[in-house]
Amino acid sequence: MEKNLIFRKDNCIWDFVLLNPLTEETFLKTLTYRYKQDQIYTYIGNELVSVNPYKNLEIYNEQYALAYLRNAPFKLPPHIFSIMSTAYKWLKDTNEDQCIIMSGESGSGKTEVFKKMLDFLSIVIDNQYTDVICVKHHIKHANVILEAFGHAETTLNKNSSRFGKFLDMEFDFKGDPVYELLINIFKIVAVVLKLGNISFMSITNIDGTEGCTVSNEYEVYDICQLLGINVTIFKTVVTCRRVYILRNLESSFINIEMSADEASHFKDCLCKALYSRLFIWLVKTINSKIKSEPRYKRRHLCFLDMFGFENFNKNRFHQFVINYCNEKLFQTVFEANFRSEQEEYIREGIQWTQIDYNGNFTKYKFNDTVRVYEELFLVLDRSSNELKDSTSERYFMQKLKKFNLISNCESYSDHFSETERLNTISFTSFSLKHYVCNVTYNSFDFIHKNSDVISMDLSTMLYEGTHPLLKSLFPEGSVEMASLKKKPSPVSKQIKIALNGILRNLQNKKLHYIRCFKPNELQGPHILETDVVLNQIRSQKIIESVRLRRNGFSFSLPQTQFLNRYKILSLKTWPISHLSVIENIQYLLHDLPIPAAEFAFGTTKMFIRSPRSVYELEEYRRQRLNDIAVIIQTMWRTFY
Ligand code: AD9
Ligand code: MG
Repeated sequence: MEKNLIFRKDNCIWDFVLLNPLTEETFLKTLTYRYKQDQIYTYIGNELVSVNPYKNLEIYNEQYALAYLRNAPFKLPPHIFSIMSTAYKWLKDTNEDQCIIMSGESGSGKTEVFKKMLDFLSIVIDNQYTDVICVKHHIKHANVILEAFGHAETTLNKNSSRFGKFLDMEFDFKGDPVYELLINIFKIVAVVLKLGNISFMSITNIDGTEGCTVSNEYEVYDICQLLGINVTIFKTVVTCRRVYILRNLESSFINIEMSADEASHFKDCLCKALYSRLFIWLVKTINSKIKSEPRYKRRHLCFLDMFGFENFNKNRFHQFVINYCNEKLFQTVFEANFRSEQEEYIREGIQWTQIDYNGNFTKYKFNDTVRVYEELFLVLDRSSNELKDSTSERYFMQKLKKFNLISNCESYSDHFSETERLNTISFTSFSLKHYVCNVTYNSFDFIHKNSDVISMDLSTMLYEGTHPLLKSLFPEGSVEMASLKKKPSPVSKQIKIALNGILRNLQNKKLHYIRCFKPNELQGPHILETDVVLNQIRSQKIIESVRLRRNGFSFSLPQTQFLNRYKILSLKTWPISHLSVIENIQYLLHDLPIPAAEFAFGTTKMFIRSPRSVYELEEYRRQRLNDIAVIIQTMWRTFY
């Protein structure tokens, strides 16, 4: 153990793989026992389970980071730094890109893990280059800005991520990230806040028509000054709708006054458009600033921190989209890996008893839920296109109802059910069966939220403002740029494209999983609510995962690669030309201080059972390389 560091006495297992017997009960008991001793991390083989402590633990400082960097993971208690250190070392030592995936419900601690991982990197990355020091600060600052703009308080989490984060860091061969970053843009935020203060009051015009006016004009002056736009135009745009009319073969525009409610809704659209476009601009700017020139042989270390699954009393479009991402991520990453790992054992001729991933959830099938979602998105996009007035929500629900009736297959009715309200009281809600639980969504604002369309008058007004950012945020407001006047893609489409891009990016990367757990609904320390945790154990398929890790292998490599990588650990001269690769490996295994039972020969690959054996092999290899380097240096000094 590292000197000067006090690791708490830990007389409980570090790895759930060692649980005997393996049941939900023993899992929960061990997790609770460890949690009460502030041992919030436990391994499942090479994965990590993390329970949110809801209090600060003194286990993330520089000493801890360096201890985990310098020691093999199994020598110190389980920790996120150990996962991070492993990924970082693999990045340096192999050609494989690495990705750390945090999963778990809202409030389970994913973003905190992400931030602590960044802390680890900023401690261990070589400090001798000034560029690298700048980069560390830039990454941290970028994260602070994104959090400030993209997090909000919800009933599930006081600092809930409202955006998914996929950080892809490129490293050169020295293990240093190659980034640069610029920041800044608070006037627009001030405008969004001030817009929130604006209220409208109804008026009756001389001709008897209804209209409205802004009640707090001083806010309008501030907003117009901040954005550099004309006050009269602003007041007209937010209180009137411009309508195109054709009379006596002549076309013209007329202004129709909005009611106070309509104007207020319109103002909300303006707030949303300003904020969301500013956020997208911010992300794009940060991305472009930290992007390095593509160069051969740079390695990637990625982090995926999504918004967690949400189920409130009222669930809106936001929850619908968040839960889709979780559903798809879970299906694609966890379920697919679970399946493909078992398929690989069978393909490679390893003796294997199939583990049923559906376990307790025989009625639940991931593919079906994602498929239902994709159908729903189609219905939603079509409804948004076909109707744009206040009847569109009703139209959407009618389509859903029809969709439910015509989608007469069992899996659909399992996953998609109308609530009583849909049939009787209102046309505004429906339920979906998710991997965590059933969620009822209120479809009231779905159409509106899905189509990010703002009126042409608004874009033109904003485009013509003098604030330097407005032109890039609202390019469709330019008279010349007619091509940009096409409608933006619906949110559902943007989400699908972004998510598929991330999932594609995960392919060919070594994935490291951190399964985050929320201990209680109260968001406080020292409480572990059995029901709350049990539900997560079930929805995250934890017992099945432990079973897979226990019976399966933590690492595999094609046989030739295995031989080439580890032959340095034997004193023989390689290759022994008359022998096959398998025979060579058998010779090699004799020389290794690791039990032969830890290895299995597939038809084309070598499998290593426990993570500990992999780490030991890697440690031996690192030591051997160091010894060789010392010998070469000594010889060099002696002869020259
Ligand atoms: V969401 O899906 O974005 O809504 P997260 O990201 O899973 O959610 P988050 O990381 O934001 O949860 O954690 C919620 C809160 O728990 C944090 O604001 C901290 O107050 C608290 N937390 C989480 N992890 C830790 C920790 N390791 N140490 C101390 C923690 N507090
Ligand atoms: Mg978060």
